[in-house]
Parts: sequence; structure tokens; C-alpha cells
Amino acid sequence: MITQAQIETFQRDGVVMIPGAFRDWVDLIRDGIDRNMAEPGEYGSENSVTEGRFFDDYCNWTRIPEFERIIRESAAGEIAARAMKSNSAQFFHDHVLVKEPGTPKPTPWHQDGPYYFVEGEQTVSMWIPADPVKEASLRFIAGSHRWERMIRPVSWADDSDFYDKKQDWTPVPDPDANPEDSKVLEWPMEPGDAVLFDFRTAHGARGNLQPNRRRALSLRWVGDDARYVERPGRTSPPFPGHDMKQGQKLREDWFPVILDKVG
Ligand SMILES: O=C(O)CCC(=O)C(=O)O
Repeated sequence: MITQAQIETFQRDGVVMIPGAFRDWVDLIRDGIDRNMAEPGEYGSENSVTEGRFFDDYCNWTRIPEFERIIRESAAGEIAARAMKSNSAQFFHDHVLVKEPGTPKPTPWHQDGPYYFVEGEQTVSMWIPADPVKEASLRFIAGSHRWERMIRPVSWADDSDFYDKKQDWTPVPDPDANPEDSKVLEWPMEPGDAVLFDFRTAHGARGNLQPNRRRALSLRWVGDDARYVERPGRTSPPFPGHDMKQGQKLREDWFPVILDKVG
């Protein structure tokens, strides 16, 4: 499921690739993505691309039965808890990201944490491609989950500031311009492989100039120590009406605890 060596790699680098982790779930992932694209939710976006298509949408698992099955019935919760070294795995949200062939738009370098209203040492996203991916797979800056300051969050559509209020962010990095400053990790991936990464790990992706689609499902989890935090504006996802306060655990009726004790 996840080896001790993979757990240690995740803790050290903030990212690990687990070949074949969701191999048996690929058909269901594809079916769920098809349903999501046919019936986008209120957050569905085309990211203002003018060439190709970059569709993304999130927070649909309660209306897409394929996603709910993967979250509840696959080993995802246990893999998440073990990677985070947490007793529990609480589900935060699902995120579908599809780059169609001929889409040059890169995904900007970012950390997910600043967009979210949750923080902790125990967080993990699992990005699972439903197609073979070479150039357009996720790229990560090893060890960036330990950076003291977080990267300025930007709108994916136009790179403008995501929050109106100023905060002491670190500038968006450009590891390709300064390759000696950071170690970039990336892997060619097969359908059902998964990269696991901390919400604080800096990552981005190239455009998809390959002839095949690049469909992916990201599942986001938090562990025992994760707590609600106020951000300087509306977060992404926003979860309107959540009614949580600084320092609270995420409410379990909206964010289900899928595993409460690692066996
Ligand atoms: O699929 C992509 O291009 C970006 C994915 C991502 O940033 C994420 O899953 O957090």
C-alpha cells in the first residue's frame, strides 16, 4: 500500500510517487471525471485558456458516486494517514484537473496551503492521473514544505494576486530559471499511479502538448493536527457558510473522517 521507505521520502521531500497505488480504480476515476465534465459544479472553470482546454472543478464527491466510492472504499484513507504519520485521515475535497491535448498553459508554481483554510503538519494531496503522462505531470520542489514563508497565491487564470489584502508572501519561484537553487522532482506516470504531496509543497505543471489527454483526480486529506485558519479573503475552495473558527478541527459532517485509527 505504502512502504516505510515511501513514508520517510514523503516526510523528507514533501512528495513521493507511489506506482500503481490506484491501478484498480482507474475505470471508476475516468467515469467520475466524465460525469464531472458533463455536469460541472458551481466551481467548474476553464482557466481562461485560449488554446486547448484546461478544465478544473472541485468539491463534487457528494454528487458524483464514483468519487465517493473511491474516497470511502479504496485504500486512499489509509495511504493518507500512513504518509502523514497520523492516526486519522479526514477527507477535505476532490479536485478534477484535465488538460486536453494541445494546451500549452502551464499550471503556475504554487503551494496549495495558502489557498486553503486549513493548516497543520499532517496534510496530503494525492494526484492520480487517468492517462499516461510524461511532460505534463506534476513537478515539485523537494523540501519546500519546510519553507518558512509561503508562496504568494495567484489566480491560475491571469497570475494576479489571489487575495486583495497584502500579506508577507514569498514570490512565486521559477526553478527552471534558477536550476541550481532547488531540486525539482517529477516522474512519468501511468494511469492509477499517485503522487502524494504535502499542502505546503511547491508544485506546478507544464502544458500538455502531447497527443493524449491528461485527466487527473486529486484527493485532499488532513490528519490529526490540522486546524481551521483564517485567510485574508475568500479561500479556494470557499465552502460558504462553514461557520468554523480559528483553531477548530474541520467539521466532520462536511469533512468526513474516513479512517479514525490506523490498524
Ligand atoms: O493538474 C495540475 O496541473 C495541477 C494540480 C495541482 O496543482 C494539485 O492537484 O494541487
